[in-house]
Amino acid sequence: MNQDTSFSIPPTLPAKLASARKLVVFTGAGVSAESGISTFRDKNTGLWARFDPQQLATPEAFEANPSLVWGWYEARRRSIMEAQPNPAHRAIAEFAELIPEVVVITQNVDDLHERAGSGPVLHLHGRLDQARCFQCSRPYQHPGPPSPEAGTTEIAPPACDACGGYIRPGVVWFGESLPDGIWTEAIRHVQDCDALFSIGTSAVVYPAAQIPILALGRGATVVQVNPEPTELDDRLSHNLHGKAGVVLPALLEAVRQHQRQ
Ligand code: BV8
Ligand code: ZN
Repeated sequence: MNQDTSFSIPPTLPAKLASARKLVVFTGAGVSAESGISTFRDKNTGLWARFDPQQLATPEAFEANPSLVWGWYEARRRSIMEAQPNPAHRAIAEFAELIPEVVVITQNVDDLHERAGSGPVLHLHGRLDQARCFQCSRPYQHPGPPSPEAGTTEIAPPACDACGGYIRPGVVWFGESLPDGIWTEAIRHVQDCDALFSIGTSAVVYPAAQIPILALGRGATVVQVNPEPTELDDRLSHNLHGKAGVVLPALLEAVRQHQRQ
């Protein structure tokens, strides 16, 4: 069945969003899926078809095989550089024209929200274009695009100029804490919002997955956008089952129409 036709915008929703003072947009890998970037749980191809991302996205995996993990991230960095923001990213950026304050809180490590014009964007799990030394945390500037072989083979990580340690991706791995201050700032925005979108996330990784529930607990209007049901469906009243690139432009237009009335 084509899931895009299964969603319908509840008639009461545009009015609630049109009068919102502050919107938080919480996103996961699904918002970048239509830009051609693999999600965590779809069947990836190539190097990591044999590995579960949750097995690779850990400090232990990096220490055990730095070239395998660095090669996986270089392949992902290249797919991000080749990708373009999709209609979902653009519609999310345009909500800032309709609602006084819009804050994006993303679990994604790509920069597609920024390239679509959103700001501020809080990256709960870091950014792939920001690398640092695994030993001394000295920031590392990628000298250029990944090598063409990224994605087909293991690539040895560069060495830190200061201590000779391995350079690692600037992302938060499983078992690692979120960047200082980012979680506190994210919670402050969630406590302050009157509407929250949860878009393209399976809502299984913590503490990030708490965010829609915290918003719900405060009485905010919470809208989930996902072609598939998730752990959140039973708790939310607005589940729009469709692709983000289709649902978000439709939602934006419905709110715009309402504001014109
Ligand atoms: C922490 C960055 C504590 C890296 C990511 C046992 C042992 C150890 C830890 C734990 C444990 N049990 C629980 C934990 C905590 C752990 C956790 O939650 N584990 C899970 C697996 C149970 N969490 C952590 O470790 C976190 N840190 O807890 O620290 C601590 C405290 C003090 C001191 C020390 C430590 C850190 C977690 C961060 C991990 N890093 N990413 C990288 O990118 O490689 S997580 C990664 O997966 C994402 O960032 C995201 O957060 C998460 C889930 O992915 P999603 O974004 O939701 O994507 P997914 O593929 O799952 O789903 C996509 C969805 O999109 C689907 O629903 C699909 O239907 C939908 N979709 C598809 N197409 C579309 C679409 N939607 C819309 N439109 C479309 N077109
Ligand atoms: Zn170093």
